[in-house]
Amino acid sequence: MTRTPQPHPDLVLTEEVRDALAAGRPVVALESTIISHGMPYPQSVAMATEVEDIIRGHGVVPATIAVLDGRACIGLTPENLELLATSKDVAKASVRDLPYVMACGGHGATTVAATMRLAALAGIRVFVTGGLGGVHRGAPESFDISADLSELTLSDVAVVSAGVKSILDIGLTLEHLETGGVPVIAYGTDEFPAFFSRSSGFKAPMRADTPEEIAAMMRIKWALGITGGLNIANPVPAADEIPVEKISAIIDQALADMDALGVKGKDATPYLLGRIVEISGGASLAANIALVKNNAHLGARIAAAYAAG
Ligand code: PSU
Ligand code: MN
Repeated sequence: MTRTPQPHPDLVLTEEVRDALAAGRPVVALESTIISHGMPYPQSVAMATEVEDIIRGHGVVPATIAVLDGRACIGLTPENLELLATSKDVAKASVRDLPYVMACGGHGATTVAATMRLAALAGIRVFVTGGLGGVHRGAPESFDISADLSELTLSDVAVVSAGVKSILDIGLTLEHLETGGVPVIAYGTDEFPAFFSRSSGFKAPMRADTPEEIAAMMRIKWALGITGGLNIANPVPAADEIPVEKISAIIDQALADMDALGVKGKDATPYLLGRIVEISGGASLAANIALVKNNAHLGARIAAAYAAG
């Protein structure tokens, strides 16, 4: 069974990533919106570098993905990471933005959706991030549902995240994933985690306790021809979590500030993330960085288990 298709010819792969994929060695994709629009500088670039190091520490090749000068790049240099973290000319690029950013020859930091699509085109099956987009609170009025959810029904990539934070409607996000046929697997817990907190009040649809179980689900899903991804929800380490009561008040304040300013559309998520960092006095950033690193350990182990199968 061949699980590693040839990378799409329009992609630019680093030699390290190309060699690993050709040899069937494990590779983990990483997104870049989290670097450009998800965290402040310089913590953003430090996080991106540390996460790559964690993945390498497991003997797995990291492939951070972005559009640079109009080219879809799979695997980035330290200079590329610095540019994404500092340049004002980096667009937040979801799937629908890829043709535009690439045709203009611009820079695009890829969201979960765009990163999944490019990872799949490269033949990468595991992707690590912090938080997924989802169904926004108020979506029944605003229709604001992240393209990350539709992409999970289309691209064959397992996405490791820390659950969904309550800037989103967690219940509606889980319903949407169910409709899309996306397995949602909590790691080592029965509860679906809420990003900053281990607890959301929602039971997880599925549970796994080892990377091997997750790799088995990936193999079976795709062998059956059930297209699309899987979402692995890995709770923030207990030592790094922010209690629900504390983060709820902060999120409510950030949502109220967003409404007062009239921020919406693709600016909503970056605004909220930035505002939460401000209101929490940096506590949310520390938790965010810790959970991404924790996800990197798990994602690398899943990629290794999948490649070994
Ligand atoms: N949640 C986070 N950090 C992030 C994002 C979400 O905690 O950086 C980013 C991801 O790139 C995600 C995107 O794919 O925001 C979702 O944006 P939207 O809601 O506009 O689809
Ligand atoms: Mn949106």
